[in-house]
Amino acid sequence: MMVRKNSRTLLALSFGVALIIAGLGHAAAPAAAAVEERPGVPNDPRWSQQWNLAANPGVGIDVREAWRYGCGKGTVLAVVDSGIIAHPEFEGRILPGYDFISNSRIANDGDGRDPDPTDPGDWVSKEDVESGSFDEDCKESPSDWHGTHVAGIALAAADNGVGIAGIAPLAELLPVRVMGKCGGTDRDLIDGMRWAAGLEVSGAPVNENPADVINLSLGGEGSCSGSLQSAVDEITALGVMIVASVGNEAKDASLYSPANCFGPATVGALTASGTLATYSNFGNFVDVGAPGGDTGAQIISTVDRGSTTAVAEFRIDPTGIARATLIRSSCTSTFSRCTVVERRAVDIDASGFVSVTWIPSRGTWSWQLQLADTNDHEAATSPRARFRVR
Ligand SMILES: [Ca+2]
Ligand SMILES: [Ca+2]
Ligand SMILES: [Ca+2]
Repeated sequence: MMVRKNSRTLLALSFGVALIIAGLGHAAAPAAAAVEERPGVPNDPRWSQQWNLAANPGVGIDVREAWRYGCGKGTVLAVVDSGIIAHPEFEGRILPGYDFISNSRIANDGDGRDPDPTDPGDWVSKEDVESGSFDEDCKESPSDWHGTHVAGIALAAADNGVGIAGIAPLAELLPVRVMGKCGGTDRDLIDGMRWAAGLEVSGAPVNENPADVINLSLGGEGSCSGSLQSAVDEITALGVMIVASVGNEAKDASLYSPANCFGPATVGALTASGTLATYSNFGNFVDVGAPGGDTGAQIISTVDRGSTTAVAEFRIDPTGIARATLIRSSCTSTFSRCTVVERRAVDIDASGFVSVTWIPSRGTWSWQLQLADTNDHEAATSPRARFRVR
């Protein structure tokens, strides 16, 4: 089975997970004296767009009520997904993860399994499609930074004046990479899940920060294989909760794994008005519905705007200069298709500009700044960082 990202439902999935995390951090009911207290509105600039976290209207989860019980402190959430990029919303809360992608073409980081779960991007080029190395239904597409998006919904810092508020803003993130170009494999998924839970996986060091909750915003068509069910059994026997998306195919969830395994809590997607999202799978294998969004009312989260490379090198040093990666692409005249031919690390000066010296050769080329500027590294809808080429 090939596993794929369930972008929207997975997001919904994250909500369920994060609520659970919030509860885990401080399971007891709030003291009577605190009952009338309700955390204030967080100062994150995108808060007003987070309908999914509001008390009203539609299906907002009322996260401020959940925060009275806890914000996830002391809880480890494994996001078993496409990896992670550095982001101010996770600062100081990313645990050492692992990259379980065996196939270097899928991994897109130049090798097989390794200790670095950084998401290098998972764009699919025309050449990739034509190479025959991937699944037949694998289409040309830009990178989507799925793992980072899912992680942001669950545990982006709240009330820090940046971007969004996460649901469990004090939880720790364990990034486990199992999906790259065109998805991933059952084998890598199983090893990634087991490792996240603290179980032994041949070739990888023991995970010293076992997860309390494992988020699987992914799935594939087919029955739950014996090996996947065994892994789920082993993990849940440790008391680790697995939360899985039911899938985005608008079909019965029983047809998709891991939602049809015995053990995971499964989550379907609802629109902002509380109806089943048109893409969400459905049926008896759905345990709970959560905000997933739909056209017109999507769920915002932490992302990168780069199409074909990572923001992974991003940092702000003491002098306030950001380091970014610039990529040069060879493109068709209409820029409908571009292929990366060069990557270059660059510094961004205080004015926010990047200077690049480059002698053009034949063809149509474009330069693309892969890291956002330092003030605007937060949401998908922000304008692209400024840069000029000379
Ligand atoms: Ca690798
Ligand atoms: Ca890696
Ligand atoms: Ca924030």
